[in-house]
Amino acid sequence: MDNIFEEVMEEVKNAVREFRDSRELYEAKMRFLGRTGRLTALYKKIREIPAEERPSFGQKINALKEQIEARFAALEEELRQKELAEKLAGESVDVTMPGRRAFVGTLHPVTRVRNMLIDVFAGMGFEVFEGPEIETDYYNFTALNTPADHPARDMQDTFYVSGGFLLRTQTSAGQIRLMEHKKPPIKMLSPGRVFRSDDDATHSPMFHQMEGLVVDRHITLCDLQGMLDEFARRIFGSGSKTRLRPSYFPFTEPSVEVDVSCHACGGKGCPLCKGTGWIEVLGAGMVNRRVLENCGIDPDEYTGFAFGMGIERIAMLKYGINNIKLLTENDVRFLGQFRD
Ligand code: 2U9
Repeated sequence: MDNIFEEVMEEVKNAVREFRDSRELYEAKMRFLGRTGRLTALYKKIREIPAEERPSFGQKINALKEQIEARFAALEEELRQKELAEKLAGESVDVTMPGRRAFVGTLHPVTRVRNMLIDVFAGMGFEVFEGPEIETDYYNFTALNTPADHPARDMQDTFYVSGGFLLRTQTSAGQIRLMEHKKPPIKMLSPGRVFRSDDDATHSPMFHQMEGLVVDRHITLCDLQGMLDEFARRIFGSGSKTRLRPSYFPFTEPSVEVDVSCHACGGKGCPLCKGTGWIEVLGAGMVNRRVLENCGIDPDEYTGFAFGMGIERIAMLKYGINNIKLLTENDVRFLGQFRD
């Protein structure tokens, strides 16, 4: 009968000689230690042997059970270590491998200049207001002192849409809307897309404008020039100067065209400024009293100045871009050059 213990231990050794994974090891363990396993069968044999031999038989089964449990525990631990080593080997990272370069985009030059302009004017106390892109004839033209038969309408070829609406040709249309409700002091900046039937190397049917408007008591052309000097220094460099030339716009009187000293040659004369030392950058003037009246503002009590510029034009001058189409083609080889 004693042999049976050695036989079972021998069976255990044979059973665990080859197992591939923890599942097979578990199945082997259950064949000996499970509820219907070999050990349970041995315990049942106690009933068949004489009563005086039972205690020693029982002790031997217990000892065998402990031996088998220890054997399986050792194998389980061995397997756990092996599986962990395999897992770690599979997850290893070669820290000497070169990293993958992340593609980081850039802000579009028009967005960059727009942000710079907003920064400059917000620092002077301007609030940003963006009106609608589809406008009525009244806000885009009539309220801005450009009635139907006015020759200045020819200066801007307009895109008309159905229902008597049009695509705004200037962001000042939205400024009128705001002025109807807000009384002075007004200090507002209107960036946005505008549309004109115009297409060559420096004109595009859609472009971005930045218009500014200040209305209060005692506002003069000197206030305008002082503010434009600061704008020129911040955008084109600290040595920049401005000069005003007389011009005409229906919504301003007097009207001026504003030149900035050439940032490429410092004013000496070069191909960029066509030898003049000056570059035309924007238009401006004192708000026409009729425009103020149209918005219910008394022109004898209040005066104002306004200015308007094309953001693409500023970007082209600042970055030396010679064709406006580069700004809409969105070729990443072009756009990638505008990194901080
Ligand atoms: C109100 C009244 C008047 C805005 C102004 C200009 C002069 C101007 C052009 C520059 C280049 C348009 O983009 S462009 O083609 N703009 O010359 N704009 S004064 O005058 C206003 C604005 C709002 C209520």
